[in-house]
Amino acid sequence: MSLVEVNFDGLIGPSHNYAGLSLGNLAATSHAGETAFPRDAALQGLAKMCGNMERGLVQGFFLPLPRPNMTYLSAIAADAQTDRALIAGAWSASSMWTANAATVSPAPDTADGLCHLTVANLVTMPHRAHEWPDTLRQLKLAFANRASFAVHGPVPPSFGDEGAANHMRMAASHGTSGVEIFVYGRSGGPFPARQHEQASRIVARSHNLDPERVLFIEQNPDAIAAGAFHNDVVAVANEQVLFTHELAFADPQSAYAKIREKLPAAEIVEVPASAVSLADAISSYLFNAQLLTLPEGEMALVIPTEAWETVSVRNWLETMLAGNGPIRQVIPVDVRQSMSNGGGPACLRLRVVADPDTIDPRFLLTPAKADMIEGIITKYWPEQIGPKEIGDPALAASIRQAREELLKALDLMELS
Ligand code: SUG
Repeated sequence: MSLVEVNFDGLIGPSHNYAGLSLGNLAATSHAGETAFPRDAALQGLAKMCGNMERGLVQGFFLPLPRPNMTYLSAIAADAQTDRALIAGAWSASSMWTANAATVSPAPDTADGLCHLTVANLVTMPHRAHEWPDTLRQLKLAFANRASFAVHGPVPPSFGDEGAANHMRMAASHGTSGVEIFVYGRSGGPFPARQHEQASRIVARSHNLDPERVLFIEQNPDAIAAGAFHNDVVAVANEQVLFTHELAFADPQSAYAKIREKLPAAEIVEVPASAVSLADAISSYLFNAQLLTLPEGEMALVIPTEAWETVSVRNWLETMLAGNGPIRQVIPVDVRQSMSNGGGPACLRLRVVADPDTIDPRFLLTPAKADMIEGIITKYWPEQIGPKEIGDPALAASIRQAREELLKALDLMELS
């Protein structure tokens, strides 16, 4: 069995829009009410996936969820007078950010040798809290192989769980036993902490992790207050490397010491606030990068173009590349449509270390499938959605049709 990291990106759905629903997510709230371009958004996301596939990495994808969510609209007894934000919540394409789909503990970390996945309840934001039942259906299909995977329902709703966005895994290599790092928050000034400590502890227990190989680390409340609504906005790990902003954790020195104690080979690449301010880190999404091990063994950082265009970040990256650190390449990608809602390259993917042969192949990308998906997006995804169109029945019908066409083409009609 060969274990590799498979990145499952969320195909950006035809209802992508800017409704400003996420308190504490400064990009999303500052773009509220703008016109969104779902077709461009989906093509940008697909191009990012294709780039990684062409680099020789195994690439997976998840389908957009059914939107508008009729089950949710009926549960909230929506009528003509209902608050626009609630209606927009039923239309949100937010499941594109699959880093929030689930927390994943690969087989080498678990006592029963299965790869465990717990769907995230996302309870803090109403527009995201209704994602999990449909996400769970999809996870159960993609990871139906019970000899390899255990897919869990959400932790109880009193405990906020945002999935892999607040979880990092460090290991000598993907396929060996690792240290799982759960990063929880306490509220940061006016903004909520979305990941609760107890939720992280529940996930770690139900994944059968060895308590000696698990860390629970607190997010810096100042980072939350500055707009780091998820830890993956200020830190990312890959194999033995942790790439982090100096102000990501409440007590960074103790966090680093605990990591080094559990993984002596750990390499911590810390970006000081004197080089890149927290504000620049958050607006540029430098850390919301995909830190990837390429087939040749080198590490590359897939960053949003916004990061490359931010002077302090660019200077820091150029100095890093000129040095001798573990990250040898920087690859900027254009995911601007997602970025305007606070979702960078790392938000758009869920990492699953597994043997690709154990995954339902319908969820794995191939060049031919990418061409087919591109054709469907170009033909059926709305070109644009303005704020006044949210709720429009004709638009709802075309969004549904777009998704159905994709499901049919991918032979996934059981998700209809
Ligand atoms: O939950 N934005 C998402 C962005 C999620 C980013 N994910 C990670 N950091 N892993 C969120 O805040 C905005 C939708 C709107 O306002 O219309 C939104 O849901």
